[in-house]
Amino acid sequence: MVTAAMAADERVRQKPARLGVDATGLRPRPSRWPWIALLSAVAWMGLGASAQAEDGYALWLRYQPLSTEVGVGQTASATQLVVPVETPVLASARDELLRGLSGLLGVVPTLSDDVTQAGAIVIGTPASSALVRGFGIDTAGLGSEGYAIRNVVVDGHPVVAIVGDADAGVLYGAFHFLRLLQTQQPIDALDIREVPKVSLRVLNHWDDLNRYVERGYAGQSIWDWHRLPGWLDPRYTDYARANASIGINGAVLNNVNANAQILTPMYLEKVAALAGVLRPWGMRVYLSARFSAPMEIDGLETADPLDPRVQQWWRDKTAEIYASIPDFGGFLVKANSEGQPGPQDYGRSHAEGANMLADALAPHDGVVMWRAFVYSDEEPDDRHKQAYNEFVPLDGRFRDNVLVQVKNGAIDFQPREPFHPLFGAMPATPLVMEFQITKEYLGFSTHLAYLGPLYEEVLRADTHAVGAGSTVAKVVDGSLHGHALSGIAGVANIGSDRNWSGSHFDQANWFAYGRLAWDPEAASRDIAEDWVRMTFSNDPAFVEPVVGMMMASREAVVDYTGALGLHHLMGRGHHYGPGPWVEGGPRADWTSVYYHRATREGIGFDRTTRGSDAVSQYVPSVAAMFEDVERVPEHFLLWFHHVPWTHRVSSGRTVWDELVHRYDRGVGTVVGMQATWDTLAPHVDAERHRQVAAFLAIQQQEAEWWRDASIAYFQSISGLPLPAGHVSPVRTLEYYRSLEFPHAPGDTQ
Ligand code: BDP
Repeated sequence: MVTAAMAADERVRQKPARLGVDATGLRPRPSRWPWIALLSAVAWMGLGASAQAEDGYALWLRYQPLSTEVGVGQTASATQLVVPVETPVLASARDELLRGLSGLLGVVPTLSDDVTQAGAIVIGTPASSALVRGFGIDTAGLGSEGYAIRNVVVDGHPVVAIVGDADAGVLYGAFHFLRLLQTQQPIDALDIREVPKVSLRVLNHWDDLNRYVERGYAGQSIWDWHRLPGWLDPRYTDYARANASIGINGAVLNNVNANAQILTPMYLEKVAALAGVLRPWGMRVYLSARFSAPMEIDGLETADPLDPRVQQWWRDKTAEIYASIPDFGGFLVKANSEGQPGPQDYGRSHAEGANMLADALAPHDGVVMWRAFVYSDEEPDDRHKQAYNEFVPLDGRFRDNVLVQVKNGAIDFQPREPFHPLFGAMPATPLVMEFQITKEYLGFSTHLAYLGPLYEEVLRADTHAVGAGSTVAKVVDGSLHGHALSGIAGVANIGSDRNWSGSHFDQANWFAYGRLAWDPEAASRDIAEDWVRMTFSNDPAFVEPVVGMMMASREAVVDYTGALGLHHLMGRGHHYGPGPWVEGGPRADWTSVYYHRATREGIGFDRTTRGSDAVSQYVPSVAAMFEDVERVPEHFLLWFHHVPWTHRVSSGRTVWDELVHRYDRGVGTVVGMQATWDTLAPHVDAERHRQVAAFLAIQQQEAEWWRDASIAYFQSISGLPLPAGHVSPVRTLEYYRSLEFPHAPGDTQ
């Protein structure tokens, strides 16, 4: 008997792969356009990209006509999109391909259930399509989200096959294919096979129910709770599309400083409505759960996790959620941290608290993401050490569906921190990496600071937990300790601003987070290049300088806010601008002086064995490196050591002179970015060019403010003269100290 698959098999011939990198470091643009031949379609839309005003709403999914960029007119002819069956997720893939191809090529592809012409694009899974089965692509290892993209020949027609073992894989493959077109990569010899390395790739929205976003700099929350569920803002769909395009598959909708009301029936109905919008784009919703919710919602006398009534309350609540959201992801919990309620209020451990929720979620396949961002109200010990001390003894005591969520560093999302010592130290527990995408400590939304290098630096750090090569990435993706369940979380920088992130360049941080969540070993430079090509232009005269700006930008922020391992020097509360003088108040570890420890003699936090001994939380070989003032990476010198101002660093300068040098260098990088950007006006629409230029001017002023205020302050402590050639701060220290910003955005409410 000839099966459909066998018949299809005979019609299909596969082609080999060919991709590479050229010497400039930018990926090659083919001098000819093989994809034009393949798709046999490109229309001339007339307008040059730079002539069109753009507001940033379209993000990196602009799908502008390729011809306008390359300036070549082509004869238009329709291409074909073959979608064998329609499921909600495949319909999303189809719609996105229709949208993308129409925009990029200037013609609307025809939809078909079979290949009848060259240049067709076939999407689907072997289970749902005989045509796809016939391609003979091994989909078994692709899992529920992986995909393969290949050139195959059907009845003599060259076609592109985008195949997954499940619908979500096809969706991700469709976006990958569109990205290839958007970035002008060759598509005539495709042999792509991608499987995400991390299973839960989520955004954490720190959004309150009144639409205030904690540490948000992009307007109000995008969740219009009051009008939900009746009004489903089309923005929700575009949000889901953007996330799917970079592989993000979940969103925690509400702030970790949670309001229990999100768990009431009225709000759960709204949450279910949002889940319905996100689902066809492969996304699940999660909620931050307030540990005391049983008391606040239903008047229970206690939230003790060992109390049977409390356990029953959570079982009932969880069942109620799953009744309307069958694919609900689970709970994120901030407990016994910064005033939040938690199991320790009842003398119970974090494991007992997490397990109680895990037991309620387990029958529904939900997970608990339990945050390790805890530090005691009373304990005077170095804050750096507290999460480790609290959680390492609990390793092995969490249920299988609990993940412990750990910030990238031990303090709090500073411009640079060493990797958190918990990574590698809890082998029996899956650890979620928590990055911050919103730039609480890196200049809010106005400073251009591409965070890809920050994420990459942490992910590539070697914990040495099971010997050399035990990178943080391997802890996070579960491979180091053999966990099938793995996760990564990014604190979102998304709001109701038209351009989503508050600035055009902050969109790149959302993009980079998603791409690194999919593959924590990816290179941030490549990701930046994709983003620039998709968001602005493929012209190398634009791409090269802008990628260069982005790659240098985070280091500039480190330089002008305090280099060599200085940290936590920002203004109190709102965290806007410099505040190295901050002292006093409710707790020492919310001040700057606690962290920099500057005296007349020296500066830095001694975390060696002679000091707070935080170094001993790292494995011995790493600890020995951090302990040794000669071997500690220079960018962590003052993180781990208190040294005299006269201590010499690798440049031969003293610490004092080097700090001043780096403050200047940081400002200089910003001035350089401005000069570069000014030359790029011909490549960018005027609307976006103007805003970026204005924001760079703000950044320059604020970088100078950081530099001058910091130097004025540290000089008042060190009493040392400024190195030759350095200009004194323009204002007095008293002036900088007197500045107040009672309405700075994003402060805790
Ligand atoms: C800090 C923020 C604070 C958050 C806290 C957290 O300043 O607003 O609530 O982290 O992560 O970065 O819980």
